[in-house]
Amino acid sequence: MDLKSVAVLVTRDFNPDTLAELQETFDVLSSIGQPIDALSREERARVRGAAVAGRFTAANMDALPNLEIIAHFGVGYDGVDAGAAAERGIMVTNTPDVLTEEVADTALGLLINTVRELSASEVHLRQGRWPERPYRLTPLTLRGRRVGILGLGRIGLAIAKRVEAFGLTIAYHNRSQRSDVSYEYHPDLKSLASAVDTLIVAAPGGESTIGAVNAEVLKALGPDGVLINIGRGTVVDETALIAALKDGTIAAAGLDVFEREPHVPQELIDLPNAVLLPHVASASRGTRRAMGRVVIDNLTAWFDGKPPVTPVTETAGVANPNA
Ligand code: NAP
Ligand code: 8YV
Repeated sequence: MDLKSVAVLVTRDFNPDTLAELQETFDVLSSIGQPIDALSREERARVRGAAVAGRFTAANMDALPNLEIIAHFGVGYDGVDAGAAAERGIMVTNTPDVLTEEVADTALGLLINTVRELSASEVHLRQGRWPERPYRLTPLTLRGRRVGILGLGRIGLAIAKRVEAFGLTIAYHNRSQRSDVSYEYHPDLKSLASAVDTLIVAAPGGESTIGAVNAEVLKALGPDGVLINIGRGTVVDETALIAALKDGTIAAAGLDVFEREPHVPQELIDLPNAVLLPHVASASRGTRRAMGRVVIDNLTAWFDGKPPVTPVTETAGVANPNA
């Protein structure tokens, strides 16, 4: 197939290199910074593929009557209504594996920063306060920590390997126990939180995890407790977390993801015992380029009549009309 004749809609400027290559390869239409409905009916009818990041709803799909494939930039596709796509015979793909190690690196960086107050101590130096007095001794340490991982999948496992190298113990909670690891399994999240003092969230967003880390789980984590979230903001009840950080129910939190990004509650920003990152876990040039490669490879395979490289589970059975 002449790919240059295939219209692909790009909904967000997720990565400049990827956008440039998409423009070279396909007939690219853009809805960046505007709703899809802002495109004319004729333009919308031409669209056969969509390269998206974040939200993509059933209504968005219905606005594009000839849409065949949604290529999501990111492994977590909780923003895409994959069930609605499957019902409409639309393929959904994501970008697993290529970002796993980068995200795990960031998780460990965030953990160490949170426990040893690296960001705050750098601010102390930059503000010229070191000559007056050294930065305070941190009340928390990584030494002797018992780490629990919520979501021991690709990223969770890469985090576990790093945590092991730091000489810390590991336990985890998934819906299903893994047969390929000997880490202690907890079929219940509260039981995991009770058994550890450091909870790292690497689970996906979506219905099954909304508010999973709630007030009860935070209480079980305890006063030395540290929560790290590089999964999705929706997995943690942010209101309960703010209360727990304020009243000492847990000691500290390191967050890369938030409930309503890019909005971060002022109460969190004001808390000295929270380290906050603007969703940067995969955000190196190389990893973002690799994610973009997967987006393009999925679209190219599809319109060449081949199976997509990384279909999501819900749409794995969707037939390719170009085959
Ligand atoms: P994955 O391999 O699919 O792992 C997900 C893990 O979560 C699995 O072990 C799964 O086990 C577990 N899980 C799923 N639903 C659960 C539930 N309701 N309760 C408990 N455990 C559950 O995915 P991945 O590649 O590791 O990515 C994980 C997530 O990381 C993504 O979905 C995304 O949200 C997030 N992420 C964030 C960034 C960032 O920039 N901060 C970057 C990349 C990824 P079971 O199926 O057995 O429950
Ligand atoms: C990206 C992510 O930052 O892969 C994911 O699930 O959350 C991140 O890698 C995001 O998808 C890009 O918008």
